[in-house]
Amino acid sequence: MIRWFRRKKEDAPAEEPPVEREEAAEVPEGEEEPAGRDAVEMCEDEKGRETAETDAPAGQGELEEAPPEETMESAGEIPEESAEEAEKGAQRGRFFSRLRERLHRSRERLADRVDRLVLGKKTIDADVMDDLEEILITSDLGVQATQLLLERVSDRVKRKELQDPGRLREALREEIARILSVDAPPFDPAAAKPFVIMVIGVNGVGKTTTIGKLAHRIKASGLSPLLVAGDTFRAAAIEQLERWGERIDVPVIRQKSGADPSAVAFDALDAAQARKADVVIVDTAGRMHTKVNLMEELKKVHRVIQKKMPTAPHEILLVLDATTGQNAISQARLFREAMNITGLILTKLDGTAKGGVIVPICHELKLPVRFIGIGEGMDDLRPFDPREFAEALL
Ligand SMILES: Nc1nc2c(ncn2[C@@H]2O[C@H](COP(=O)(O)OP(=O)(O)O)[C@@H](O)[C@H]2O)c(=O)[nH]1
Ligand SMILES: [Mg+2]
Repeated sequence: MIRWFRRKKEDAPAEEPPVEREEAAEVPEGEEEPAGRDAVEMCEDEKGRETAETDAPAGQGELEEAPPEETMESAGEIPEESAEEAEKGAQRGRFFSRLRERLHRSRERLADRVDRLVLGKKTIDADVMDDLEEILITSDLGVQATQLLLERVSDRVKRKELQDPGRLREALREEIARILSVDAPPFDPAAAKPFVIMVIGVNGVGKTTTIGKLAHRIKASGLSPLLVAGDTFRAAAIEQLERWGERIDVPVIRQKSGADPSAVAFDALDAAQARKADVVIVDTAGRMHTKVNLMEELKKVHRVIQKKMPTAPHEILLVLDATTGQNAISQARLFREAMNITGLILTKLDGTAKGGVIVPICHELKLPVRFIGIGEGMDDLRPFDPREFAEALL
């Protein structure tokens, strides 16, 4: 339903009212809970497994409902000669306008407000900078990132590189892209065999869905992935991963619900060797019944993987749900304390105007964003491009 709505909208002219965002953001009430500290206290202990199933999203309905993705980008005729190039360009353009549209409300807040700010102004003076500060802080950019942006803009003004208020937005965009361009080794699943990826994050952020999408990408690149059902807390979570495995035709290593996740990971690495898998992607639990337990469990999985393969895990990806806004920052800090995170994945950018929250996260934690999730379909995961993102935001 939601996808159908969204697809329709993509084909429709841009001026259509932004109803879809509300629709897409329509996640069960409980889903945003894990983000807050309350959820930490609220959840039950290990014995409450069955009841816990109701507040965590299984996502199976969504999997069943989602129509085939192959048709998604195939509209429009492309001339023969440079078909491939043209298609690439067109896809990029379509994706860009979609991302832009999806971040529309941030844009309204940010871009339009910045435009209004500079309207009729002759210079970028202290008053403009004061108003700019307010605009940036009241968007999701946060205090620290705002200060940094203001400093950089002021520097440019002082150096006389930036004088025309009409170019203020462009300058901000460039500086945002700079913050988002965190220096890090590239994401390269061909760098080891098997290349082991641990995917972590609180319940409901989109870990399992992202794993399905990521495995699909990796498979399309010619490598053979293997999925590991390490969220053994709920039977539904294991089944959800299995459904993804079936859907994208990728094997899933699982044990019974309730099994020790580190034992599942251990077995999976054996299986990866036996099957000559190139990439192993480990799903993990995200229940925050006590944050200590979760972190200890993740560390244990990490230890076991490392014992089996000293260079692994090669990537530890933290998944953050963009719709949770500022909560994503506290989650990032929390996981960062416990785990040596190598990259971030920002999900649900199709359902929110809060994508700007990634700016303070990148600034504070200096972690690269590896991918962004823009929907529930298997093709809705994209490599992160700082410039493109900054442009979509502002
Ligand atoms: N709109 C949208 N929904 C998403 C995205 N990623 C995940 N979801 C949905 O978010 C819900 C929770 O996802 P799931 O993968 O089960 O989260 P997990 O608990 O972290 O494994 C499911 O309903 C997913 O379909 C995304 O990029 N966009
Ligand atoms: Mg899951």
